[in-house]
Amino acid sequence: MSHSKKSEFGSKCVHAGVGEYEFGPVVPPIYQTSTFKFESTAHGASLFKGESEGYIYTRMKNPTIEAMENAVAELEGGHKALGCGSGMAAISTVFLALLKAGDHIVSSKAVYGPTATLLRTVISKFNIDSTFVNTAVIDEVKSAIKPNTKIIYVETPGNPTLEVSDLKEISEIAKQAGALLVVDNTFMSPALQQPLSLGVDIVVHSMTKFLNGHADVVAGIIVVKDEEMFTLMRKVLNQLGGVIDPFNSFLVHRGLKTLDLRMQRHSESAQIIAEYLEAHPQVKWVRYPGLKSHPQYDICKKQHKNTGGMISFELAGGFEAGEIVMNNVKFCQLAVSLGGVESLVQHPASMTHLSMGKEAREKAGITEGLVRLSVGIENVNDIINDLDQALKKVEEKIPHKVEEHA
Ligand code: LCS
Repeated sequence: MSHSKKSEFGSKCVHAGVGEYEFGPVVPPIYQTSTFKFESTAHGASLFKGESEGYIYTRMKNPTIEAMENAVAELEGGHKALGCGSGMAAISTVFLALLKAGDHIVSSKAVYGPTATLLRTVISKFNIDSTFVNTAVIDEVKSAIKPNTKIIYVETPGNPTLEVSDLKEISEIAKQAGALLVVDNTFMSPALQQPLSLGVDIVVHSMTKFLNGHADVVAGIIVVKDEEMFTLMRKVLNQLGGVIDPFNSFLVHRGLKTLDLRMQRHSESAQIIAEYLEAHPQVKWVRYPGLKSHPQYDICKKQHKNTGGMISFELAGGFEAGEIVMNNVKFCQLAVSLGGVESLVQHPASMTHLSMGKEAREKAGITEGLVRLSVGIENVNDIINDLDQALKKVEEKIPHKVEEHA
């Protein structure tokens, strides 16, 4: 593969997946083609039989996509990876590849809304049951295991509660249960958390977020540890068809080059903002892996290289106050998604986690007033000034709520 194998992580981000190409470009070319010519019928047949190396059809394999996949696999410390058309395509491919009728899955309660809805409404149709637990509490994971449990699915930190699960401990439970541990590493990225090194079997990402980092691509990826799992996932992904395309792969691969740099900046700014919010009288609580008040602060310290760019908080004035903040930010933008260079703010109960329903949200700790902030890489003062002026609007409109908090 590339010359980056022995380098430090930041150097790997720049070089991983980059090979040698005709004319000597330093960036992998975009092979924007759906299909590849065979030299002869015998050549085509040998490619289909897997007897020779090469490309047939972009849904099966494409050099631009492969370059990006190799890069992500290297950054995650995995064997190989498979690019998908979205994070949801990656997650649904993994479930459909590994589960059969009669199987059971244990999942984090606080997961991206459509992941929970996929399990509850689609995967359940195939007679596959799901149990949702707080995977940050090890005993809850242990007691949810059944003889037919095939997957433990953990999103950590969870979206949007930022609950953090101990992957090493859960991987032990999975091994004992004969189940596979699948982890959604979207919120931290391999720059800050490397699940495969902690005993996790499969990593999935929404690359729409930090991996691409520029809010201009929807994409996902599956990272595996061995050739056997790769062959299975590739077959199922090829059959289900949720593949990524060459141009989006090119953009993600470009985004990866600054991953280490961006994650440092996201973490540095988000830490300052989280401390600012925690000290603000209008704010009831803040959840951020870099705050001592985080319920799993000790796990964060040992499991993450840095504190990350995601903050959740609740205002003393509840949903009404949150609405005022979200409607009055001028620098931060009111939009779903996360992990881009620009700061985004959103309201999970009415947006990303609406599909879960109120009851499931309550059980998962997603309160109606929770506001989620994806801290961008802008100058931190601009973000704080913006939040400050929006919080002043809350004080003007509902001053009594501060007194209640005090
Ligand atoms: N996993 C996590 C942790 C996510 O946050 C998302 C999307 C997905 C998977 C799905 O990825 P996609 O198919 O969108 O690439 N999260 C979103 C969010 O919080 N706001 O908008 C999308």
